Amino acid sequence: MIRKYNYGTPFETEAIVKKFELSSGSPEFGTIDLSEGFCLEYLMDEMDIVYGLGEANRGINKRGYIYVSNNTDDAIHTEDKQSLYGSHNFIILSGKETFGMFFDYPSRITFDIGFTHHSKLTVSCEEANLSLYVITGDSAYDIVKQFRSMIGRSYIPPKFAFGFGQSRWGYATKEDFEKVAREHREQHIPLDMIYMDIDYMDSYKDFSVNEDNFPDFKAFISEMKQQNIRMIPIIDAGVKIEKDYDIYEEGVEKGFFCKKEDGSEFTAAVWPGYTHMPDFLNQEARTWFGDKYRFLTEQGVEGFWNDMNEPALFHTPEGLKRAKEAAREFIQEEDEKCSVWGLNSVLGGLANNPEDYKNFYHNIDGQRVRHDKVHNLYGYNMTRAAGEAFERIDPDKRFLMFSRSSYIGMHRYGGIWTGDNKSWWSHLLLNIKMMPSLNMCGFLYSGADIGGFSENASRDLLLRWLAFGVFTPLMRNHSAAGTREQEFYQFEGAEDFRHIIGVRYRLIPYLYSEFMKAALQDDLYFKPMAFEYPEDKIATQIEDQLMLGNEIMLAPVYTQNATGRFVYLPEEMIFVTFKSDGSIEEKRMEKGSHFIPVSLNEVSLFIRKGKCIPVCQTAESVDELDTTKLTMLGYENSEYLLYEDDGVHKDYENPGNYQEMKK
Ligand code: MIG
Repeated sequence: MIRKYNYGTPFETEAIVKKFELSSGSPEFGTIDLSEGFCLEYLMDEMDIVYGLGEANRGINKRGYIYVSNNTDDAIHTEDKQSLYGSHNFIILSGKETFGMFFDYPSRITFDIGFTHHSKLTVSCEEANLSLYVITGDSAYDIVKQFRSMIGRSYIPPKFAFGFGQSRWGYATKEDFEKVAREHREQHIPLDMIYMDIDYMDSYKDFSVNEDNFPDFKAFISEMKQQNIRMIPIIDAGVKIEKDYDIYEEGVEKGFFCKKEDGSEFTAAVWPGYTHMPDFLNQEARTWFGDKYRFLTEQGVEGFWNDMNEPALFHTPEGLKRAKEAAREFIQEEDEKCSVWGLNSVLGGLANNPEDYKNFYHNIDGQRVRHDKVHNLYGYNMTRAAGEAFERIDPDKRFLMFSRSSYIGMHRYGGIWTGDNKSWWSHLLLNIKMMPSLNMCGFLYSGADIGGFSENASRDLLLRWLAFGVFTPLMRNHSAAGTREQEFYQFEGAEDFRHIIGVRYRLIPYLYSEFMKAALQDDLYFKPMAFEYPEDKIATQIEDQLMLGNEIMLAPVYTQNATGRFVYLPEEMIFVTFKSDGSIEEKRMEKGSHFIPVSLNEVSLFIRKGKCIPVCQTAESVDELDTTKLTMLGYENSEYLLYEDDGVHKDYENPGNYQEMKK
């Protein structure tokens, strides 16, 4: 049962696709105080678990901390952080009373989940203009599925996007990319995508290509495709201010950039230097910007990643002016009176300054809306611009699309990657814990930068992370310029990488099938254990094991120097190990706790009692997979419903896509 309540005049975010009648009165859970903005308080029971919030810090159970929805380009995801790149305002209380709440509010909103007071949930925002949806149901899982049916079908990528992708900030020339392709193909490491970071562009201008580095870009894209490798360029939000740059000139002429109060374009520095921000919340501007992707699709590009779309701002001319004044004062001050900390914080505060977000406006259906009031919708609508354009460009074709910033609703147009993590073991664990929450909020096609983006990855970290990445729909090794080079060929022992990535390809028939079923049925691909074993008091607390699809459980190793790990089985299961010699070992294990050995060069998973899964032979790209010869792993006399389609078009509802498999 879903009830909708409106407060004030909610902004239409289009997060929800279903229409609901408004309920009168107050929600049956918690109390609402409208005296200062909006504030909902709910008294939690001692053992209540709180799920949700999608891309957020810390655990699967969100209880015990404060989270703030405020899309932020902050590359340091330490435990103290309250905001990341996305805002996914959906929570589910599970315990004495079980219900879900979605706060459809496009600006900053705070979830104090038993932090200030252990038993108090407080959700508050400055302006009481929002829609609140309250969902009741049989279980947390049931509530999540109801929510998913309200927000519309999750984005479905082309099948090649289930392959492995290699990325690094710093690849610039045709030769750089060819080297990545060659190393993979020569050493027989599967590869489907190479990502192009900002250096492929001419002066960081969107929808441009550096012609010195790519004398014939179209030919380059097609040569790579002949090797079954797709090139996936990045698109940044800000448009460079440069005379004669067509996108800049058109945007100004048509009034499609965000404007300041005085009607002039808002300016901020990002990678290209000073830029203007396209007004993605304006339908016409969205159509205009979306059509620019044609520049690349017409040259054969089939996928993109959208970056810097919180939007990230390095500084504005106004901010810089203030900082320079502070610096001048600093220089003139006597040594004893100089505040180094003071100047530091002025300079450190230049980027993503809240004041700057109050300094520009959107033009939404003729109405002027100040950016900070709809801040969390910006990345969503950039990706929507692309998604709507792909529908026009080729309505029956699937394009790969994922974004850094997001809001619920964007999950219909693209996936996300979880931004600038670090080469830390704790960030591998964070990746594991975040996946089910992302799924609850509709983001199925997602993953983290495998190996970690900043800092230096050790070989064992990369291998363990890849072994978990085998199961994330988006499987991409990405790292920052200046860090230890992180391609597999920078490390010893290519065979270990070949084996682990190879297992991903062996599992694609199953992983793709489960992904598609989850997308088509508004279901989860990754689930917390609690969703499958709600009565099991141990399982409901476990956060480092995940259920994937309907058949398997994962227990990834995320500790350095470990030769395996402890795992809890809520029921009997079959422990499957993909050994480094290519063999597959299956071992039945009783319900209870076990130590499982998992070597650095192995991939393991558990098959649930009475179930089976298909595997195929490995291949070096998705296009080369032979999915006609499948072997079944798991329990004798069990059945599996396999979904398969051509992976290119959108013939999802065809009953012929399903096939009964037997072990
Ligand atoms: O300010 O394009 O999260 O994946 O490599 C950094 C360079 C901008 C941030 C993205 C990262 C990407 C990087 N970008």
